[in-house]
Amino acid sequence: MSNLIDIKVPDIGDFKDVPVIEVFVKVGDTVQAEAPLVSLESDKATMDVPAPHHGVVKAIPIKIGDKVSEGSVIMQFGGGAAPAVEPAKPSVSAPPSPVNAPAGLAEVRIPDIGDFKDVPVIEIFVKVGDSVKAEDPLVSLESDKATMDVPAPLSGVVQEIRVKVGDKVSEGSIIMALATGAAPVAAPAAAPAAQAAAAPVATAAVTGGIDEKAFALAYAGPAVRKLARELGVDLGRVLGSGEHGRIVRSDVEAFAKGGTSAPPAAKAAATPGSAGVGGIDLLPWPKVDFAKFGPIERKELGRIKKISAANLHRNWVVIPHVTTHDEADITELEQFRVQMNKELEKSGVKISMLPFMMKAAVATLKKFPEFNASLDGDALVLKNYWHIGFAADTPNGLVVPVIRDADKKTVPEIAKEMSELAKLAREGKLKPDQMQGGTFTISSLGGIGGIYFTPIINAPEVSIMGVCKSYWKQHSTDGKTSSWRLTLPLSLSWDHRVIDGAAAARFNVHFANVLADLRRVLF
Ligand code: CAO
Repeated sequence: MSNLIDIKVPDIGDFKDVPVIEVFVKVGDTVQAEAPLVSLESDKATMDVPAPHHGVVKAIPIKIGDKVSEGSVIMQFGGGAAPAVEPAKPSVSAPPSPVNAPAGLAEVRIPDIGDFKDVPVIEIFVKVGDSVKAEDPLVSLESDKATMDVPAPLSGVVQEIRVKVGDKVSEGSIIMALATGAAPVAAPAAAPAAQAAAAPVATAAVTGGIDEKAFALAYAGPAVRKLARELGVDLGRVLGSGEHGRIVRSDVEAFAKGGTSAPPAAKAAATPGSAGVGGIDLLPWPKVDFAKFGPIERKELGRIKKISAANLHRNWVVIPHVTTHDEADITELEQFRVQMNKELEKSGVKISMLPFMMKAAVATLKKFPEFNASLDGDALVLKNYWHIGFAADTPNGLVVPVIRDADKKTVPEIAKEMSELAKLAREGKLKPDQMQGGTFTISSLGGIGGIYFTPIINAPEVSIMGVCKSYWKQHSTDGKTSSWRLTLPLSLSWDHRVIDGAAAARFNVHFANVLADLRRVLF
């Protein structure tokens, strides 16, 4: 029987109880020495723990979110005794170095390297006049705990080296000056062109080369950066789905396959210091020590919150949203609803306004098919099915279960299915397929309150109907006489790439008319 070899977290300096943020391998994988196994992230740096030697992964006793320290077993390799090799030191990717670049000259400083101080420079990889690309190692530091390479934060030509081997450096020490970008800098005579060539464009998703500065500032660990280089992916354009927007391996792979890219706004938001509009940079997210101002409590976001946050953020920045408000007179419909609930009392089904809205949505979507569609590149995919999602508030966050084929179901059938799905949602038991395939979403805050809001479109859908609490409103058609009408506020958000304002206004009017008189669904 082959022995199992424990793979442990090596010496990672003063870091303790560091969360595992990514696991790069699975049981059964064969890994080579130095291949990254897991990524750890402290509040100071991201570290990949490499395989100390070749082996086959037999067990992974840790999972994402677990906290590990030096000596924690993260994996077990099979295949005989461990080769007698010195454990690999973790490769540390510190956050991008602070860069100060007046007129194309960037001072490169030692980034945040955790609790390490006065660390000797053991190697300098470049000389004055060398052309470097973002991420190229500039110098190597070695403490008694770990070896760290300090990468170039952006592409450029080395103008000056301000350290020598043996010098001790700490966070903020200036190690060299790089001539960067297009600004004219008096480079040494033999210096090659100031801007290093961008990495080769390897996939359809990558257009226009790599923005080296954005790449350098992207929030990703060393293994993910390496993979991005290999695939020619411009990290600055990739939306991170990891914690706090960190880019994980699967994001890079999806991008390489033509997946999600960060639009300029998202990129700017995700990359502190990246160029903004008209020369005004988006500021980095404020880092505040809240405890300085009063007692605090830290609560990690739950899984659903994290997923919905990432989705909502993407949808908000990618889709040019416009919201059109209107109102529906539901006086008669409410009377009908109350009447039907009395008649159905024994069946146990209770009907709220929402199932009626679903039927009204189907009727309106049939009349305005471009609202029941999705953008696919330059084409609009019009769907000949009507699966209506409804936003459900759960203790764990927002989810959107989907009523499939709402056009084929009666109002009581929809009400019954909705209450079953809402129950599953609250219990956290919804299956992925119960949240997929939606063509339009209704977000109802009617049971809570409010008048209008601006719902965020649930991509790849192109519109969403938000409704709030109905209220009695005095209404006049001639300016002389009036009556009190039960009024439902409507807020339709629509994707302006697909829909224009006139169509949205017509959609709302039709939706409201159907609710005012449900007989219109027959037309
Ligand atoms: N106006 C007035 N009253 C309304 C109403 C409206 N538009 N909509 C619902 N109500 C009433 C219902 O009739 C019910 O009244 P009774 O208790 O007297 O019967 C009460 O409000 C509660 O309704 P409900 O919320 O349980 O039922 P629903 O079918 O309207 O909604 C569900 C179900 C799952 C959608 C809802 O519970 C929910 O989770 N809503 C929140 C959605 C949300 O968070 N949206 C925001 C997304 S954007 O961040």
